[in-house]
Amino acid sequence: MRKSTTLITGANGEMGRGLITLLHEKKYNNIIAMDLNALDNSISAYCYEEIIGNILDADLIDQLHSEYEFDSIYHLAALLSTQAEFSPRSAHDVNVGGTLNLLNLALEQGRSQGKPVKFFFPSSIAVYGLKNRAEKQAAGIISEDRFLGPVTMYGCNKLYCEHLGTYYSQHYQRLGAEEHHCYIDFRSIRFPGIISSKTVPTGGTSDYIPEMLHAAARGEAYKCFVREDAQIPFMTMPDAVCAIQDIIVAPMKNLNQTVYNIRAFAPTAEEFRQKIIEAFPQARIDYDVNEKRQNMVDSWPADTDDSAARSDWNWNPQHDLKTGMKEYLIPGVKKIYS
Ligand code: AKB
Repeated sequence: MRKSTTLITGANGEMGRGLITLLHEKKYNNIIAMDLNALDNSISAYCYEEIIGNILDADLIDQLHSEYEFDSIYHLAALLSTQAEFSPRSAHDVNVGGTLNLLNLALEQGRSQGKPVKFFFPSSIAVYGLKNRAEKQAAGIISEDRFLGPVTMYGCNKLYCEHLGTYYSQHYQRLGAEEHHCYIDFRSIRFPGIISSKTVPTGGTSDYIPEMLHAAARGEAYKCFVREDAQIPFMTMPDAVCAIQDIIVAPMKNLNQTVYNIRAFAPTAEEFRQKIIEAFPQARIDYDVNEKRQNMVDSWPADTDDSAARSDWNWNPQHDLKTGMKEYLIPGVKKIYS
């Protein structure tokens, strides 16, 4: 009997490190961590195996299928929104082609085990598309079924992969002889901007908030690339990885949808800047707006409605802006830069 394991792609990324740390704290000892790069020392000891490789390598994916039995797959590997705008074709290859490879792996695993493999897919508020600032302001708090017209390659990728996951888990090969509807248990969260005190994101557009915080803690000047009134929803990384675990362990019977919004707070850039200055009075944070990146932020919602997640699987963030700063973000960045 092969050991039942948990596969995490993008394992060395911000979310991957946070999730591996959480699963280690919950005594998981079966993590197969896959990434293009070697794992950071902070998490390598928490993993059963480390796979350095590319999710586009079909031979490697086949080898994973033959060597391991996966009870769950957390597919976190992706190119984020800013990277994706510089390299749309590469973003499609990684974000869509890579996800297709992992869904096929999950399907083959479910077929050989005779039971569904849980598949977590991180989607994003980038799937929403507001035409301009006026529409964004009028739209207010957006639920999962509205304004689904992404205007970034990353948002297009994420929305299509949400549909791919539903197809693979509920409709795969509708004309085939075999019923495939029980091999993948697909579950997805549309994440807002995420702020970690331990790592600084790369390649995202919501990065202005974590970049501002970490620059202040390093004593470095920061030029914010969005306007003072730029507003999208955010959450802290601990809340993000706890949400992943909460949705994965939720009983299927409680889930009325496969894709959920979650968020914790939605400050403007200036509101967050003021919070940083309270903690770092010497912080030098100015605005140098990049209109193209600002337009991407203006196409994303000011805030999202997470009531479905709260009612279906008890989503409940531990950090609002005040407690997130006081209990996690400020102490965390002071510790790593002290
Ligand atoms: C990005 O900025 O690309 C991501 C996101 C909002 O999904 N952090």
